[in-house]
Amino acid sequence: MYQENYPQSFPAGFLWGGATAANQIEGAWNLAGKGLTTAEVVKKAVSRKKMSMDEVNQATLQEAIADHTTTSYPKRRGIDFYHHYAEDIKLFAEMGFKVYRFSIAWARILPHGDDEQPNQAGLAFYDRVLDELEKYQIQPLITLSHYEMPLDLTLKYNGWSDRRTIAAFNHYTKIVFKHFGKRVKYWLTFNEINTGTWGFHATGALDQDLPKQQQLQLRYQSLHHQLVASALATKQLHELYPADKIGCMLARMQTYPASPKPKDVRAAQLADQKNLFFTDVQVRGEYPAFMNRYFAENNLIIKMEANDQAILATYPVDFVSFSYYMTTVTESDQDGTTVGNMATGGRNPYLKESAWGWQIDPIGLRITLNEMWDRYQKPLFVVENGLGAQDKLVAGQVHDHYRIDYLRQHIVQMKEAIKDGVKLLGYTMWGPIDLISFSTSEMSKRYGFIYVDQDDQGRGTLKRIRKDSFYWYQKVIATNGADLSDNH
Ligand code: BGP
Repeated sequence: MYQENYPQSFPAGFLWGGATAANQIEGAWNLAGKGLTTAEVVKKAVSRKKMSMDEVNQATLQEAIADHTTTSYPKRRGIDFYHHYAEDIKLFAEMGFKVYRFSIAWARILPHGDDEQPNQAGLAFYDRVLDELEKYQIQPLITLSHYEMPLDLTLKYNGWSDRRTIAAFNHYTKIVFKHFGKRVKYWLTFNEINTGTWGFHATGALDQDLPKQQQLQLRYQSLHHQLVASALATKQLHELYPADKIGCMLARMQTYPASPKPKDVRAAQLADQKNLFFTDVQVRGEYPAFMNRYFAENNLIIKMEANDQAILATYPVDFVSFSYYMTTVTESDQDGTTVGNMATGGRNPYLKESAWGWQIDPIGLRITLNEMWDRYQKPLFVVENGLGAQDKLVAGQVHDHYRIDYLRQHIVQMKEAIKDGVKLLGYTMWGPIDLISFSTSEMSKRYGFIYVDQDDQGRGTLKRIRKDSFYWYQKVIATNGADLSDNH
């Protein structure tokens, strides 16, 4: 019957799993030839509601370079995945992961960012990770750049603000594709590319001392270079492995108008357009007119070389991925803002928020999936979603039912979106194992199904402990999302 002719649930082969980033888990920051990265010069935030990742300036950078300890720089220690990867992947396998999203640290492969020859020990480490994944038939999904560019490129070129970084990146991606391409089917270029408008963590460019307008100029120019580099990586991959899939990755922050006032609706529309601009370029292959107008009205000049537009047009991505944590509210004359690393909008009185002030909105995920599918008609992949919380370890157990509740509600809405007709490849929740927070560098902001015994000062045994949510996710995967109940 026609009425029943729509998907009823998650498709067979749906890719369930989890996502991490090298700089938040690996540790071993100066082992086996690895170079220093931009993530490893960032200190822990002074308060829960304050982000530390973009506060780096010349003085703090020099201080960090002179400091050869991990004490003040939590991303230098991560959770020591470098030495625990086999144990951790075994636990992922026990949950039934079909996919594991992780990033390759560029500076582990090219310590200075642009070395001619790769660091063999770096390649060997990721080979070992892939060996473990293959053992359990877990599909890798690799992010090529997740907020961890080699620091030497900051010192040499001021990161992505300099066009020469494109060549360095594509030298790195070519090495990685050639070496790992046969074993990896899914790739992502830049993590949350749109957050480059916030600064250093994504652009690797020091701009703290510039006036606002020049800062924005430098950031959008850096992002143009990333967009070109992403398209060139797509070209490289498809030339080497035509069947492999490469996607873009956006921090998707749906925003709602604060009221039905047309001015508010229009303000929200513009905020969303500025968010979607990046995927527009990566999927449709050209700068949208609304951004050209925004650049012109704000005196922002994006310098392009003759070939850039052709490159963007010729090498669009195969799929669209995004992180989803929260939604915001936009008002035409707004001054209130939300906190958290997705801080760009006002508060929504209808939503609850996490202890870090992130507004929890499961239905927003269904809305987002529908809108992204309508806009791009490319397969989607939710590659981050999760709840950062302060877990309590009591008698060797963590009863994290708030996490189960959060994830369950989001998975319910994903299922609804699939029934709406959205083509969804998979779901890699963020931080299946506790790791160092991106925005605050805390250890105590935990996302995992697996507890890691380490505190904010780096003290602890690093022992891995299964939380209640571990068994819940295991059941979710085993039933392909049919049983989401929490019967603990
Ligand atoms: C995303 C980043 C991740 C991750 C996540 C949670 O923006 O891609 O790296 O950490 O947010 O953020 P946080 O760790 O700040 O809670």
